[in-house]
Amino acid sequence: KIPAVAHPSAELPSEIASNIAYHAQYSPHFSSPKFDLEQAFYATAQSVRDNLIQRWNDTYSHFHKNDPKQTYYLSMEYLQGRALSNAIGNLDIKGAYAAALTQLGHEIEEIAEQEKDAALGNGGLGRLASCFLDSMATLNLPAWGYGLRYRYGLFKQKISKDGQEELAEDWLEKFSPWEVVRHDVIFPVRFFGHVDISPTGTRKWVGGDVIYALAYDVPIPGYRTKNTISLRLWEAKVRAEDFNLFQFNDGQHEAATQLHLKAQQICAVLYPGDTTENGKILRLKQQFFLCSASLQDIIARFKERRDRSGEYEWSNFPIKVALQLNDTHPTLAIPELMRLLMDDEGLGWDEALGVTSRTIAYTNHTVLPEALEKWSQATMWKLLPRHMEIIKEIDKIVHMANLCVVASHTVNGVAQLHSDILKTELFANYVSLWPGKFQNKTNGITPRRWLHFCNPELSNIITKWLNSDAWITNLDLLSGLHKFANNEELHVEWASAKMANKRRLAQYVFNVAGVAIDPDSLFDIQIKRIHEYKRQLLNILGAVHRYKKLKDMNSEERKKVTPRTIMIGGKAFATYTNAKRIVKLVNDVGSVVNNDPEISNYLKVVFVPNYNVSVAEILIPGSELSQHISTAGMEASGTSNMKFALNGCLIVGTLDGANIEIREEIGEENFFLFGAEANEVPRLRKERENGLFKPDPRFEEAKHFIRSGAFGSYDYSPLLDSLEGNSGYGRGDYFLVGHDFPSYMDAQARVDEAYKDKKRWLKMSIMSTAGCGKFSSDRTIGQYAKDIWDIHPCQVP
Ligand code: DL6
Repeated sequence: KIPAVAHPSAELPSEIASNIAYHAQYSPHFSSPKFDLEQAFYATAQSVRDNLIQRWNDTYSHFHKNDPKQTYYLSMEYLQGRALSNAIGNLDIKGAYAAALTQLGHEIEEIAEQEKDAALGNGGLGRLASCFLDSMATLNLPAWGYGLRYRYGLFKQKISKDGQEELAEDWLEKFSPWEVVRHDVIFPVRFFGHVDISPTGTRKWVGGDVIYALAYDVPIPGYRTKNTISLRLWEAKVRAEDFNLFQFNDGQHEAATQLHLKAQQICAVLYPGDTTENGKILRLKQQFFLCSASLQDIIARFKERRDRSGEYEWSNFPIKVALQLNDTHPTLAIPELMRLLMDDEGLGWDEALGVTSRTIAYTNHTVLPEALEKWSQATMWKLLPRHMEIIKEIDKIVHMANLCVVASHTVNGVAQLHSDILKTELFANYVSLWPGKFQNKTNGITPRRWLHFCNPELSNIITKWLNSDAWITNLDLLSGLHKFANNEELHVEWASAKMANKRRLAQYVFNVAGVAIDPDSLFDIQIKRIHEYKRQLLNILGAVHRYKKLKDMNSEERKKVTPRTIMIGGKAFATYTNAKRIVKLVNDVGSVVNNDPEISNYLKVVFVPNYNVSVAEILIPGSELSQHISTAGMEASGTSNMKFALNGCLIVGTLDGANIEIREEIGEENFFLFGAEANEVPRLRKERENGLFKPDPRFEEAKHFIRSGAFGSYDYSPLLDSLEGNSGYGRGDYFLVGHDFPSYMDAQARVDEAYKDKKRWLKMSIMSTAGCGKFSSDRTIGQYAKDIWDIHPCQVP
């Protein structure tokens, strides 16, 4: 009965309902206009997009007219998650959309759950990029993101009796209601070929394959501002003339479509396996595709604006453009910018290098040697011959991080400890050359998605007690909660919000894992990529020991134990065997523990499958304890630690990454600390190698229990041997699980005690939230804008 009317910027529920009805009827994506949940989601999203388009166009025009210096964030990964709730939340029209959908017979929450996560990233680095975009838009900064439009994002994780299986994640199965293809924004990108040298000595890269990059734009709305910026994702295309009709009609179908296939492969998947030579070439192609297309686009915009203002000089490029490289993945932007400036624009070497290095800044996100990209010269010469000439001129080996340090004006780490390690270890040689180049920018998270939207219960309480919702864009105001940390009335409200979130989480766990968990038990969560340095193995060994101890108790003794539900979630890279063994072990331990009638009131161990952004939005609000237990010095920052602490969850953790700063901010009495410190790690490893390490009996017992077959017949010896170094697999416990085990168990015992004292726990929880002001990505991005990019807000009136 609701009229279908196109109301592009509807704000009244009745108009919104008409606009949704309009899309359901006239945006032809399905064969017949039904209004089931799925179709209603697409129609609602299209209606929200209508609402964004005017703001988006206005923002572009405003930037274009005012011509401020603009930042371009180059990242191979964006872990965007769902966009609907975020968009209506940022536009502050959730209430109106909820009312409109009620008129149409739907609940907004159910509609929002229809959306597939856009998972164009692996983990922290990609999610950080997405938080940064949110903050750039909210702070009205002239800034954009560039990335790739992967056909299949991060794989879907299925858990079977054999452990993790990977399935292609088809986020574009139907279509993405958010993206807008820009048919006029298309650039050629060359691969292979050779360098022609003219009689005058100028060089030109020619031949090889030319594949086109076509722009798909995704709107990124700021919170309570008109500013809506773009995430521009490139898709690989070929032109009609590259389709060999003659060959095709001659039956040579594969030969005729060869270039199509090559184009399709470029954006087929996020992070294709790169153990084979073909895999390496594809990964490099992806990186170059992003860099070349983005730079051509940025240069075209620079020229357009310069032509208009008449100040067309290349020395102005760094005054108008800031490029941020998100890790080394987009390093090829350096030689590509050099090539474009020299070979296409005619600049000399020195001038081109000057422009490039004043434009580019680089963020390092890891010190793990295996994650620091190094490419073979042979591969590089083949794929990018002109770039190799340039790289060789700048630096003698193709070590991407070194190239970034040499050719950028600023290098930053992502937490204080990490930035210090960069200066004293990884880049120590460069620090003496350019001491002023190195900075720290401690990561942050957007308080919109990671508290206000995902935890409305707590958000409302905070707003009530602070008497204002200004904290949503000024997170430092959370410190106003300190004075209420002992307030009993607040305690009641705080506890009831947590309980509501725990119940919702328990329901979710039951739905996806089939395990009934008790909301009165302590909810203890570790969610992150599965990696040996993140030490999920320490967690599960602790759980095994807890189980063993419970088994040895009589029923009276058990009654004194704090009941716990341990939840672990995360994906293991497909070829990372030990990480996959850890997933299997967690599942096997869960199957035994959860089905043991004597124990199941006191301990549950759940592997939460297919962890992603949307799952995190359910888990984090319902968490009471979270584990950030990496070997000190190995986790560059971590950002989920910030999300948990912001939601009033206590942390058991090591002095690593941003844990250190979180602990400083919330108070050491509110943090369960354990483990070796970063500066002790080299000595401890040496001692371990020299046979000087004496394992704690509890550690031995836990391993022994697994080896005994208590959790099934799967052979866990390669995994356990790696903690001992007594087999070919072993690395002598490189991650110091054995060393940290006793202090970890002691910290967990302190957790159990603290949880028994509800008042104390609630106070600690409030202190956690109150101390998280520093960890807003608005603060981080504000610092990048001021200290690295030199850009300023440009707000649409
Ligand atoms: O800076 C974002 C994020 C940090 O929070 C994590 O600590 C760090 O591991 C991650 N780094 C990467 C880079 N590759 N590796 N490994 O994902 O960045």
